[in-house]
Parts: sequence; C-alpha cells; structure tokens
Amino acid sequence: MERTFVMVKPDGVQRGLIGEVISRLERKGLKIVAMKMLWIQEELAREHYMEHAEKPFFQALVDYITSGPVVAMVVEGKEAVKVVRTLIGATNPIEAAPGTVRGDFGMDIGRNVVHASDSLESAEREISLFFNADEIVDYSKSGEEWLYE
Ligand code: IDP
Ligand code: MG
Repeated sequence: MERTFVMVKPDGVQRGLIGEVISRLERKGLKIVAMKMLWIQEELAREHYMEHAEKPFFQALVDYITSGPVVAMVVEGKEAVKVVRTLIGATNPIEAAPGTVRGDFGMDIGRNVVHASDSLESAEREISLFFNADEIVDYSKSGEEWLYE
C-alpha cells in the first residue's frame, strides 16, 4: 500500500468542492487516513512548492495557496500516488480530461482546485510537512476484501 498527500486548494474550499473531492477519493476505493483544515502561511507554502522557486509563477502560486483555508489529507491505497494523479487530471484544467476533478471543475491553471503528490518521494516529503506521525491513523476499513484481490 502507498500513501499520498492530497489537498483541496483555497478555490476548491471557497467553491464548496471539499465534499466532491473527498467523495471521489472514497468511491474510487482510496482510504483517508488523515485529514485537516488549515490556513497555509507563507513559509510552509514556499517549502511545499520549493521545486518551483525559480519559476515565473512562483509568487503567484504562493499567494494563491495562502489565499484561504485548504483541506489537507493523506490517502492510502494500492499505487495511491498514481491513482490520485489520474483522478485529479492534468495540471492545466483546460487540458484535463472530463471525469477528472480538474477537467470537471477548473478553468485556469492558476486555479486548479486540488493538489496531489507526483511521486512517492514527494508524497513522503509533503505528508511530513503537513502532518505529524500521530495525526495519521492506521485502521482497516470494511470491504477491503472486495476492493483488492
Ligand atoms: P501539479 O499541481 O499538477 O503537480 P506542478 O507543475 O507541480 O503541477 O505545479 C504546481 C502548481 O503550480 C499547479 O497545480 C498550478 O496551481 C501552478 N502552476 C503550474 N504551472 C503554472 C503556470 O504556468 N502558471 C500559473 N500557475 C501554474
Ligand atoms: Mg506538482
């Protein structure tokens, strides 16, 4: 099983899409093992997006992600990193396939509703940035035998 980091961004929260995103993760079969609402401050925003520090859109990205509360989650499942990236769709909502979160709910690359880790290494880094180990819950969920062979 893998764990990945997922976040409903400020635009997703303001547009009332928290439940929509959670619902899509749940119905796919992913298990939510940690979740909280927080308002990201500048320092955490810069750390989270440090790979983009030299990009022209970096400050706009930091302003966007700190513009309101977000909902951060850790989700678990077989190949969870890849599964969630597929579910949220391409970075640019204009190119994201219908049926994906960004394809169904976004209009602009700078307002793309959700974040999800792009690799196992990013997932580990991002999970530890947002959650303490004791905030992540180990439990078995009913029906797992009908989800996995
Ligand atoms: P990802 O969120 O799909 O992993 P990244 O390339 O890691 O995409 O970019 C991080 C975030 O930065 C994107 O989700 C988007 O909000 C923003 N972003 C990426 N490219 C651009 C751009 O060209 N203009 C404005 N914002 C961008
Ligand atoms: Mg990324």
